[in-house]
Amino acid sequence: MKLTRRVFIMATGISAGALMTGCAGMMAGPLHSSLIPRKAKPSSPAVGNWVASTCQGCTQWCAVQIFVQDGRATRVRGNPLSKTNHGYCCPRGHLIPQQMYDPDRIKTPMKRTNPLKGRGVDPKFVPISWDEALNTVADKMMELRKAGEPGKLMYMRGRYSSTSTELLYGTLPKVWGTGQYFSHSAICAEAEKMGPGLTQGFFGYRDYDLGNTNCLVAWGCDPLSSNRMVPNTMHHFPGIVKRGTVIAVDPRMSTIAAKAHEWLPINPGTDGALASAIAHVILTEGQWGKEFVGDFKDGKNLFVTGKLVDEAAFAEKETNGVVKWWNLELKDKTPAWAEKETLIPADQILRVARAMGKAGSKTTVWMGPGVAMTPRGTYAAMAVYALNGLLGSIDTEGGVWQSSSVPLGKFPSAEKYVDDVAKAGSKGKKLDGRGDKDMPAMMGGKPGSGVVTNNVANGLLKNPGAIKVFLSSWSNFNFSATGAGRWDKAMAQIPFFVHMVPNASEMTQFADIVLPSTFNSAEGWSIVSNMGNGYGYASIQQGAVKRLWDVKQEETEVMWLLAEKLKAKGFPNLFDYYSQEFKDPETGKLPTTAMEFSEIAAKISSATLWMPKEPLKGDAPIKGWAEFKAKGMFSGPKYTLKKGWGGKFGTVTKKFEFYSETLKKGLLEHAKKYETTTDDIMTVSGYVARGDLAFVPHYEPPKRHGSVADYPFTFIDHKSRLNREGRSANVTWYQEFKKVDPGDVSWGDVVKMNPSDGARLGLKDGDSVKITSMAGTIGCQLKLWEGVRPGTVAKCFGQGHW
Ligand SMILES: Nc1nc2c(c(=O)[nH]1)N[C@H]1C(S)=C(S)[C@@H](COP(=O)(O)OP(=O)(O)OC[C@H]3O[C@@H](n4cnc5c(=O)[nH]c(N)nc54)[C@H](O)[C@@H]3O)O[C@H]1N2
Ligand SMILES: Nc1nc2c(c(=O)[nH]1)N[C@H]1C(S)=C(S)[C@@H](COP(=O)(O)OP(=O)(O)OC[C@H]3O[C@@H](n4cnc5c(=O)[nH]c(N)nc54)[C@H](O)[C@@H]3O)O[C@H]1N2
Ligand code: SF4
Ligand SMILES: [Mo]
Repeated sequence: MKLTRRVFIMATGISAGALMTGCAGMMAGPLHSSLIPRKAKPSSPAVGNWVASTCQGCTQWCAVQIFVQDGRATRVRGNPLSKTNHGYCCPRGHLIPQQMYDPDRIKTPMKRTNPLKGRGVDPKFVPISWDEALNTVADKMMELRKAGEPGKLMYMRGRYSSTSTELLYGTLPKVWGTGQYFSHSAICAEAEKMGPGLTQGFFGYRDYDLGNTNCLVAWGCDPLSSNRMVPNTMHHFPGIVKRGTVIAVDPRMSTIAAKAHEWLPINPGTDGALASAIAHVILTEGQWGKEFVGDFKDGKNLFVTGKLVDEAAFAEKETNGVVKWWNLELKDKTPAWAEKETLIPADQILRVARAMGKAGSKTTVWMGPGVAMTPRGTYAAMAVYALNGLLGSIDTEGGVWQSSSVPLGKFPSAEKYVDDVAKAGSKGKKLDGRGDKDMPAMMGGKPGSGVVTNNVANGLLKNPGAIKVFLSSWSNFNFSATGAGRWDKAMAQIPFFVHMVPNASEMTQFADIVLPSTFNSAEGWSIVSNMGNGYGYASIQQGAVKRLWDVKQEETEVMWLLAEKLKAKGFPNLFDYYSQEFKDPETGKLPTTAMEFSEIAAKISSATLWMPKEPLKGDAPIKGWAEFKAKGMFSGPKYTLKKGWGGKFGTVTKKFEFYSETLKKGLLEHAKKYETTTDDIMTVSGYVARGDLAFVPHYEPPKRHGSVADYPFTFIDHKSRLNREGRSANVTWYQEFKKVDPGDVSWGDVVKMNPSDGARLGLKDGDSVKITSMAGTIGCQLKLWEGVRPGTVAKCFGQGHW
């Protein structure tokens, strides 16, 4: 529609008039008919198209549709084809247009003109062209190659876009020749994966059969607000409340706690104690899942408080070491014992354990970061997750599932473009210290295999000069990593830093070159995959809208353009790989521009779904790229139950391990490397367990920073229902609707404290307060609120940037 401003105002007036008349008409006849201009037509639906894409406001990566009018995104909804989000997106999905059209986005490349770097130091950025920016980056990189030190290039990613990230995270370090590339995963959810990983051999995100569960235990997460599968949880939640029990374990009254039958406001960091006590009750009361765990040979329950049990008396089925676990950890862990640690009344622990036992294999213990993301969180994650094993709710109807996926296309091999310099360069010792004596980092049960993101700052401080050129995208470690002050120091020492982001955050303040990125959900190409509600799926991200500013997608377009510059300066390998290997699966054409490369990469990733070699199970077949772009997604078949039963778990024993042979094998291997004992490894890496206790889920007391005398409160934080990870607080709707988080207020940044603590300190609602920890001080407003237990204060993550 072509409207002048004047006409537009008139049109608005007309529809308002029509609306008023409509209401009045309903109440008392056409009283205001004189207000209706004779020729007014009923307002027509907005003209535009629903374009399929994917939200990345959290790690669920929901398939969505964006309503696009004349190149501009105006509304968002779930993709109606989705079997995971049921055609809905959560409140954060609706923030997509505002976040994309944020007037504070970086609109053009910039370079730093102030050589001084530090917190609070103005970088004095000036705008430059893409050409100048990329030439500068390529020159700095070439200096490294010429000096024979390609390994002094580092790449770190925060969030990323699944398949296309391979073109940056996967191939740049490899073809270039550096071992210094790190993902943000360890400040995200890696600790959590240790729970299912070291018990079940499944180091991944779990799925939950919410449609059939009879007891949902949200433990250290709030799946109505955050964590994963929010739209799916909202979809099934009323049914669960009606037919079963909802239990929330969280020191803070989260959204799910507010609606739960039982809320356990646990003393922070003591989740392992609660889990052990629940396991104790389930065993002593004979409520464990017999079909999964097995039973005593003569049918008599020998799990009696305080008594050791003979291992030979029990015949196990799908599990390993239930009696060892009892003898080593559980036999004395009564609810009365746990009450002292957790501050949860013993009778509530008993009641909750019985409710879980009653629901049996239809219990879902949904374990989240509140349990795991703390020092020693591995054992708490194992202890809480092991309850699923004990109840036999692994891979069952109404229980906890492993993830599902659909097959995605692989990118062509880069092997032949990796020269000898690159091979040598990538061999350097990783700066994150993985595999050091005090850092077993046992992802997959293998020592030294997990990333230790937050230790990169320490590595940089310990090895000044190790990194000369640092590229990073979608990250803000000077804000999102704990002990962020270390990042301030480390970043100030980096000689040349390139940040590829749509908004200038704290970390950007250290940049020498800023490359403005696309906003991934609607401005670039990628194929993203995830699962939920029993379905694995892949979903497209496409440039649904007209870009308003001079931005480029870092993982595809920028990589192409940078590779081109490197070729011109004497390093052709990356560009030759991109330009000679990436054939369009439909036409066989090779890319000639950055945009073509970007789209072809998305086509290669997804061609397995729209031109599969053999018919796929799941959704109706999709015939070609055009149809895939229109539909936007493909879901595989529904999850198969009992997937790991019958000796098919990924552990050393192939069983669900209460006594983790998987962990033992890893720790022994690690100890052997340092010619020492596992006890020594436990000591140097800060755990309290010794001997065999190190191999079973158990309670490790929380590690405290600062003495109780100096720091009398325990501080916890949580995500907002509106947090798009660390990056939506600049959006007006975030601030306007902030009150959707229990205890929080709109247009405010509050710390929540129990009123009894407030009274003791003579503080009242709305007071300006300072929160001080070993890490530093921030200022905000006080909110007195009964939703947080005395002695603990809670604050939302994501507000309070510099
Ligand atoms: N709304 C929203 N959803 C998100 C994201 C987001 O930014 N916003 N991010 C996504 C990402 S990247 C991830 S990794 C996941 C993270 O998963 P989430 O579940 O969103 O994680 P958090 O909010 O960090 O922590 C979960 C809960 O732990 C509680 N908690 C704190 N300390 C303790 C404790 O000692 N014990 C117990 N039992 N609970 C405690 C907090 O009050 C909080 O409710 O969420 C994803 N989903
Ligand atoms: N205290 C506390 N700390 C936490 C958490 C917590 O709950 N509490 N949560 C942790 C978790 S689970 C995570 S995952 C991390 C997240 O932390 P990070 O991995 O550091 O990522 P974000 O802070 O979400 O985003 C960083 C930057 O990415 C840019 N960005 C936004 N959208 C796009 C895009 O489409 N493309 C590109 N290229 N860039 C974009 C923005 O400029 C933003 O500043 O934080 C962790 N840190
Ligand atoms: S924020 Fe997460 S749950 Fe919400 S719509 Fe986006 S991807 Fe889905
Ligand atoms: Mo995360």
